[in-house]
Amino acid sequence: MHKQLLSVALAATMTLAVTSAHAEKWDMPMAYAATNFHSEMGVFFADKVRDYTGGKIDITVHPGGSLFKGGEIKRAVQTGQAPIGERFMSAHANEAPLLGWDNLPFLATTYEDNSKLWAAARDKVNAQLDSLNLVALYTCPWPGQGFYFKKEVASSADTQGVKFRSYNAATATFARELGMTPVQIEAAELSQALATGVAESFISSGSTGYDRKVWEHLTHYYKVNAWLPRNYVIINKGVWNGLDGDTRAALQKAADETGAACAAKSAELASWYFEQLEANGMKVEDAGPTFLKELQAIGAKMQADWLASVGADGQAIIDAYKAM
Ligand code: PCA
Repeated sequence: MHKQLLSVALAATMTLAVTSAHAEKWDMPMAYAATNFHSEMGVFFADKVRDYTGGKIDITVHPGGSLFKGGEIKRAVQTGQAPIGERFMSAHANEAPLLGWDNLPFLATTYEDNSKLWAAARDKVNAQLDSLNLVALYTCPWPGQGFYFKKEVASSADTQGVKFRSYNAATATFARELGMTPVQIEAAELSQALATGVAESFISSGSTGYDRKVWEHLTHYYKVNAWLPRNYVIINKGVWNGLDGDTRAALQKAADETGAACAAKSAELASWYFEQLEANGMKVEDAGPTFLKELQAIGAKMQADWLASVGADGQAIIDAYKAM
């Protein structure tokens, strides 16, 4: 080969080698339906990361628990089986009670208050995640939580013995206080649980009821707006620390923008979901006064229990929030 041509060819090969050494393909497991806004925002994030890193990090989103089931995602990211993933973090409040900060009933019931509470909790939550070998890139709230039933419910007299799908320890406690029998089930398995009678009630947003078409089995949704829990997109700490500064900054920029866009999307969709439940035949109503009073009393007890299990850090979060 002509000498000059050879050097051009060599240079081309070297460029390719350099590019492929720096291009990393990451699988990102997510737990919720592909059409859910959290999952769509995961794709939005992946696009931004590709863009801001100049193609160095190429994330493939796997929604619906298709790569790892919801309950397996945290561990997969902790152990590096997946470098990055999304998890409903309060599902792990049984092992790290602080992570239940966003499930305190009636403490922060609007998007604005929820974001203040997150600002108050953020450093302590991040320290907790650090101890679990995780770094949170962004978090995004679900719409407010209310109760689904297959009958009219006016008070706890109507909830005795009802089989209840919980998504974390706090919701299981809530159910027990109402005389219900909780069983923890991921959103991806919810339709099946309702169809087979394993569950006949649950607490969630309009979003999950819509995704899982729960009108096929249930009839009533009671708006309670008890709390707005959050999903987190988390990255393995070793992976994060192994990135160069520019790449980390690019990821953080993508994450900050996605977190803001995702919260706005959640707020925008909240009442649309209720309209869809109604259009499909469900009764969507505010919880009645007797039921609401009972829920508030249980909520106060749950907050006290959470504070007792978390200790000073929990009180500091609530104090900081109330001072805002
Ligand atoms: N949907 C998720 C968590 C909170 C929500 O609104 C679920 O029910 O699993």
